[in-house]
Amino acid sequence: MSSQTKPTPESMRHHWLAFTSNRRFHQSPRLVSKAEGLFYHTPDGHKLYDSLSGLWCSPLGHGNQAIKEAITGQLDELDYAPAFNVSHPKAFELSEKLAALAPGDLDHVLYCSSGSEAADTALKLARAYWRAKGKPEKSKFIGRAKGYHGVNFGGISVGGIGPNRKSYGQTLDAYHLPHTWLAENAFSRGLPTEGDHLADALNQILEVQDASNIAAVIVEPMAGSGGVIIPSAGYLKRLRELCDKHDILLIFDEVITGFGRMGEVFGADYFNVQPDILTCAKALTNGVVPMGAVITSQEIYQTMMDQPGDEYSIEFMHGYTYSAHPLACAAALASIEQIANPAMMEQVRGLSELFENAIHDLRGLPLVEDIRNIGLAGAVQIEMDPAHPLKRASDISARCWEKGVYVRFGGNNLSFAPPFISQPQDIHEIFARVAEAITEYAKA
Ligand code: PXG
Repeated sequence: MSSQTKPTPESMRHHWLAFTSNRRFHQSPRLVSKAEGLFYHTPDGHKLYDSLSGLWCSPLGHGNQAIKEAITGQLDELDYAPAFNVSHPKAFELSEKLAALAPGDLDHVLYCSSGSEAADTALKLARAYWRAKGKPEKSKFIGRAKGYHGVNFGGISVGGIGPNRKSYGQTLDAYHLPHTWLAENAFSRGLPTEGDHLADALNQILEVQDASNIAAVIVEPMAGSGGVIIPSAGYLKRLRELCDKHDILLIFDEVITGFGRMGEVFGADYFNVQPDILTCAKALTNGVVPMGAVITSQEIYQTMMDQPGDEYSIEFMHGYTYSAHPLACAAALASIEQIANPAMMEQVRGLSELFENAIHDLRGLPLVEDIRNIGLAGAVQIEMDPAHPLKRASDISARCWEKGVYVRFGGNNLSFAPPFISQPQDIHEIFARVAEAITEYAKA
């Protein structure tokens, strides 16, 4: 199949699409064959706004010249380096940069190729840390309802989205905090006011499970995939205090919030709360080369390094063929250079105000039951049709596609995370078209 032609029904069967209704896809396949800046192009010449920066991963838009040059330059120099027992200069350069960027003493970086691998790496590290501290019984985890930490077994154990877990049998021992969506916060602009108390649910879990058995609490600073569910201002602080009190590690999954989405480099900076481990992926390379990273505290690193054993023993029995892949490191260095600087964060914060107004202008349209936003992330919650819970958001997204906007839907939410390089006019245009799609759909 060339980039100009549509797939045949036969060729479509061979590609089993990820997290997709393949049967629906076969009826109306959506292909993009080119991307430039804020836009995707289909093989038949349709141009679409990319309203989610790919899957939250391309804040610099598509075809970024500096990233292209970094990758092609790297290809000429070193295409692959063994990840075990050997490394390469860009891996150290990137680690130094990440250590400098990450809050507090999060100074040590382990690499992988995705957010899912980052979550499982972080969970394994938490268990290994407690074992190294002589407390192997601290092995259970606490996640949060509606949380998403990828699709591997660790990630779905702590994840809080039922459909992602239901087909896979036994998971790790994990318990879940309640989610932070509250009806009284509906249509909040930015941080909701209610909900600090929801962190106290940790105490109830500990009453039954006992802190002596718990390795870590893992949460996203704001739940992205769950539908941009934002905690109230004091929630994460309270969670941090409780974790400290009970000697439990706190892991922030910053796969979505990392690298500027909230107008600060990390969600931890935005909320001014320090985790013990931070995971990231996606925007780390602007989505151009797969990469994930786990950034850990001095205490965890040093504990692992100080384990008894001879000098040949491996401190953390974990890693991937593609850990710190040279092309990914090159892409990450070029991306971070452009994203993680005060001018870009200022730009995101400036656009966020306009984005907030534009998304909240959808209030009052039929079927819109909540709108949430923070930084350049937002969700429009669509009233569920009880008979077909997944239908409306999916149908509205299909209409948006016809109107030239790629809109991501998940459950009953439409999610938005436009590229940081958007102009005010682009944000207005995206939401004008989405408003039309919702209005027409509700009438039909
Ligand atoms: N943690 C978080 C917080 C994520 O959002 C992952 C882990 C897993 O990352 P990988 O790279 O293994 O996919 C994610 C991924 C959506 C959407 O529409 C979100 C994700 C992926 C695809 C779609 O919200 N998040």
